[in-house]
Amino acid sequence: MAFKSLLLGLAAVQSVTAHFGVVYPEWRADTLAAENEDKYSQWNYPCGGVPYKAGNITNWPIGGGGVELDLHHPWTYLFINLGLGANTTNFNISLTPELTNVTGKGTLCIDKLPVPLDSIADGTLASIQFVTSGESGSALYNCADIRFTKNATGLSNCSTSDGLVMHTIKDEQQNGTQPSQDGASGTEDKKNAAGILGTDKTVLATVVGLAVAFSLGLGI
Ligand SMILES: *[C@@H]1O[C@H](CO)[C@@H](O)[C@H](O)[C@H]1NC(C)=O
Ligand SMILES: *[C@@H]1O[C@H](CO)[C@@H](O)[C@H](O)[C@H]1NC(C)=O
Ligand SMILES: *[C@@H]1O[C@H](CO)[C@@H](O)[C@H](O)[C@H]1NC(C)=O
Ligand SMILES: *[C@@H]1O[C@H](CO)[C@@H](O)[C@H](O)[C@H]1NC(C)=O
Ligand SMILES: *[C@@H]1O[C@H](CO)[C@@H](O)[C@H](O)[C@H]1NC(C)=O
Ligand SMILES: *[C@@H]1O[C@H](CO)[C@@H](O)[C@H](O)[C@H]1NC(C)=O
Ligand SMILES: *[C@@H]1O[C@H](CO)[C@@H](O)[C@H](O)[C@H]1NC(C)=O
Ligand SMILES: [Cu+2]
Repeated sequence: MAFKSLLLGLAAVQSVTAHFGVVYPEWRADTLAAENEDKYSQWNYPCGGVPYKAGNITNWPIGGGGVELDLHHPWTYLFINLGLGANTTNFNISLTPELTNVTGKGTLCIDKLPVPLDSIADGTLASIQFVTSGESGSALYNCADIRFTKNATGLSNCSTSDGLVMHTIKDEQQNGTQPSQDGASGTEDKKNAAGILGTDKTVLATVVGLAVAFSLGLGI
């Protein structure tokens, strides 16, 4: 009895303190809210089980727009994938082509996530699936529905929390060839990359592979 309530207590604590929120573009539903706890779970693919258009559709710039996330874990791998069309379940366009490791908790602002497509017609509907994953490869999902428009304004008034850093780990480093790095937070990234190269590449490749598989919803 006491054990059971301890377990329930832990589960409740986790559902409040863990997982992640999507602030912008507006998520389909607040999957952290107590009133949604029985309906949705961030563990469920796709989209935490929240149906298309459960929330509002946000106008998003055609070349790519901003995102704002609320992260609650000490660190997480982050994948952001785009699916074109209304009510899609195929999120096959990666907006984070390099493995992304976000360390720190709080607000993460990405001013512009470029969309790697040559032409998207004005008014095209799409959804973005946000995936976070830890070391084990198990993943959490949230979605936001968007409409690509020329006149979209994008993210405003967002500031990334102190101490929160987005590390990207390029393919070449996963290969073990010439390290190269994004400018954003250079020194830390280099240290990080050196650490990886010095450790077990097979393990990393497996983690990355699993995480990518989960992020794309492959049934492993
Ligand atoms: C959609 O946006 C409107 C206006 O901003 C807001 O009042 C409403 O709560 C939003 N709906 C959902 C489901 O979030
Ligand atoms: C989206 O697709 C699902 C499954 O095909 C369907 O049940 C649902 O009604 C659709 N939702 C909308 C808003 O079209
Ligand atoms: C993504 O999936 C859609 C629909 O299934 C398909 O039409 C499109 O060619 C795919 N795009 C890529 C880049 O794989
Ligand atoms: C991601 O960051 C965490 C925390 O710093 C670290 O433990 C983990 O090894 C990192 N993963 C990779 C692939 O760099
Ligand atoms: C932006 O464009 C969309 C369709 O492309 C239109 O529905 C909307 O009214 C426009 N908004 C503004 C502020 O011009
Ligand atoms: C911007 O964000 C700050 C802090 O969250 C808030 O105090 C301020 O009112 C916001 N400004 C606008 C224009 O929304
Ligand atoms: C590894 O290196 C090759 C050749 O430089 C490159 O084509 C490939 O994209 C790299 N990444 C992976 C994960 O194989
Ligand atoms: Cu969590």
